[in-house]
Amino acid sequence: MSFAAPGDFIPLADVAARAIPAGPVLGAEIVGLDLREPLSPDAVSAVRGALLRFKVLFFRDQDISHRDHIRFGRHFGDLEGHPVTTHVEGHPEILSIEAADGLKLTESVLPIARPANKWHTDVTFREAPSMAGILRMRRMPELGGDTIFADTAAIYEDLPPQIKDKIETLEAEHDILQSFGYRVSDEKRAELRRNYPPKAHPIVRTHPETGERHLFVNHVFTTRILGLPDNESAELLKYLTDRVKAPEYQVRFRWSENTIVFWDNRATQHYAVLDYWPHDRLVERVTVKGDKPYRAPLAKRSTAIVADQFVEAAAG
Ligand SMILES: O=C(O)CCC(=O)C(=O)O
Ligand SMILES: [Fe+2]
Repeated sequence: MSFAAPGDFIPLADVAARAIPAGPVLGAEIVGLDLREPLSPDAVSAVRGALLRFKVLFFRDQDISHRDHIRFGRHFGDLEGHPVTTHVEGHPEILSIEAADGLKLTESVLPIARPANKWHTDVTFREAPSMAGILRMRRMPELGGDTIFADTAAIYEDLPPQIKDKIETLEAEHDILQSFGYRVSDEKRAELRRNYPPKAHPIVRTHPETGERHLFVNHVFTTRILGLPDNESAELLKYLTDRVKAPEYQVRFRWSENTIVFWDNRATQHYAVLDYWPHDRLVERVTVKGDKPYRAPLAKRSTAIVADQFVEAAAG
């Protein structure tokens, strides 16, 4: 969906806030909200609507406390922690994600690089992967350390018809060990295996709120396509997971300290660019629980984009 002209400044319904689109495909900066305060029900609806429409939202200059961060997340659902990533002391709901331990991203370290530094949707190894991530920049390098987001509905939309037909009813397996398995002890790996057996999800995922269809496989967690011979599964999976690399589906966000980024984890993939080694970077994430992915048959698909009811027509 293309919705933006340069300089568009879109009022959000019922609140004194605006969305400034960050690119033609996805992303918008939201201005006019102070996240140190609880949001009114109208503001929560407006932000949710903007999230559905733009898929990733940027809020600059939000010098909020840990409590504010948690409260903002809870406006949109229950929160969850993470089985591997460390959290902020005293706040199990806030993940603490540090620069890559002095790691320079070269071909040889690629397999053990943090999942954040590859294209992924968060925690798709879960039965119900998170609905959203809310990331706050704490400490950043002077240059670099951008995060790139991609629109997985746009990726699905552009697939050739014969590929769409092929994947329509297929499921793929997602496994925590494919990425996090490299970074933990044998004991922890065995524990993760017990607690997080591989999960099958539809390759075509219907968004539960917008009805849009998304390509729902990623490099980090998806291991194989079920029901296909190994070589065919590997070839198709590589083709599908590589689509996210096309810049046409992306928006690249340049951070500033105390910026909050809120993404719809059902509708996007992201990639934290590791170009600032040996400098330091620290982000903190609050994660909103999601629901089990499903694919609605095409005939029953709602084409209504509910987000539109929250966002007034572009000014001018
Ligand atoms: O550090 C970033 O910009 C993104 C990290 C990440 O992948 C996440 O928080 O889910
Ligand atoms: Fe992530």
